[in-house]
Amino acid sequence: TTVIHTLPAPGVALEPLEVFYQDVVRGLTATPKYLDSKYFYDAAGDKLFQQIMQCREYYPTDCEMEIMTEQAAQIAQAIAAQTTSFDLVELGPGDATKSIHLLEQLLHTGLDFTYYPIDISTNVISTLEKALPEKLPALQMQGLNGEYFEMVQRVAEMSNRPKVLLFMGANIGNFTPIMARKFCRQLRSCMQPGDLLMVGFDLKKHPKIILNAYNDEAGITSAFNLNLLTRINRELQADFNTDMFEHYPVYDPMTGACKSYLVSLEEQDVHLCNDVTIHFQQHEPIHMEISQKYSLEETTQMALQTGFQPLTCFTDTKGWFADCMWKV
Ligand code: AVI
Repeated sequence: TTVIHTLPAPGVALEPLEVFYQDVVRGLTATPKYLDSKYFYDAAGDKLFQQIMQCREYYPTDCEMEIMTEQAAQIAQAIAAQTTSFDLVELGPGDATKSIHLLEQLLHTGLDFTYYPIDISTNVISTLEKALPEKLPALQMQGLNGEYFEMVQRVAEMSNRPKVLLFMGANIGNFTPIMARKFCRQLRSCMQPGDLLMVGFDLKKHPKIILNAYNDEAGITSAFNLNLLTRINRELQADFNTDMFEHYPVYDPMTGACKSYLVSLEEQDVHLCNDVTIHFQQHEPIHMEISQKYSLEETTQMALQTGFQPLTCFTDTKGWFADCMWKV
């Protein structure tokens, strides 16, 4: 593998591997050190995340599933109250096991819509394009493979129907609150008056419940974090010894920030592509991920601060998770 260490001329697109390399070097040479959690999701990371969602301690998936199975009719009604002919655009659909309940209900209600799942992974999109028509033969769908904003613009160019955007799974929590606001404003700038956005938020709750969800006994979340080091070893010819790092999650109930770190167990050097040496002090952390938790009031504030009108939040019976519907 060749890795280019200098920036190409402006306007020349970087290869994904070069961007990965530059992001990793930037993060590991910064003080304090960090890595971007969006890189967790290689093939092994996807599998580990599937396993996390099955973990006893990891509640968000079950909570949002309850909302989608028990309240699909109410969600469909809330959409139908705004529009009966629209484009339904889902950002990061995964295997659509949650949204399929809403799709089914929307079809059942007789609404006229096309489903556009958007994902950066070609694998996700091709799997959906095969599986969904088998389960929902009446569904009109068109998978889009690419960056969220580019693909949302693409849908806007293809049709002038109102848009209903879905951003579920508490993925917004993997942004800091400042970045989350920036993301919402950017989405807002792609939308027209009357369009809807439904965002999934993991809510603040007893701190122990949250911390346990990121510190499962079976060690899957630990393996999920360490897998990024393995990915860096493989793709960027690095020599991390994953036994020399320990997963350390923390939750701050004041700010709602749940953060994961990998702590260097000894003073050590790690080499990347044979030309960059990263020095670790004993017990030095790498910040790996944020999973921000919000109160319902904070979700309302976020809508208002980013140009949306908050309509309703659908919450599970425990009150642990919310899918919030906002209107432009
Ligand atoms: C994808 N995202 C919403 C998950 C979360 O809860 O922040 C990723 C995850 N990280 C550790 N466990 C799950």
